Amino acid sequence: MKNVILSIAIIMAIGLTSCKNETKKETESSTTEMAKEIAMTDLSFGVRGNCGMCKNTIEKAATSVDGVASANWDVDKKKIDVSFDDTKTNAMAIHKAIASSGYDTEKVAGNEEAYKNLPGCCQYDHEMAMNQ
Ligand SMILES: [Cu+2]
Repeated sequence: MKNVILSIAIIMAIGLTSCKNETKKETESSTTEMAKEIAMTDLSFGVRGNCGMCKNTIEKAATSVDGVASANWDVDKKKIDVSFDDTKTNAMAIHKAIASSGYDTEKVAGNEEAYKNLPGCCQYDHEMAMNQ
């Protein structure tokens, strides 16, 4: 009789342990999946510009890139903060998009034609220090 009770207890204990393990595994995998969904890469880099109009143009260029969630250019620091999904785009694509709108970034010089078409007040100095 004792043996029967003991083996039942052992079976129950094994059952509980394996249940716990399974629950733990499920929690871990769902956390990883959730982290993937919301994983955003934050990046800051220098971009030349003068004013609020520049800010609009620069931010519009950055957010036009598929995968960019947000862009905020700082007129005083000459710096942009972007948040993007790195499974959809990459830093260089954002640099290029901003450059094609006429603005210099740390890595890519602004497109000359687009620069010439900027309003006079936006034609920033190409020697301007950025990422201040
Ligand atoms: Cu401007």
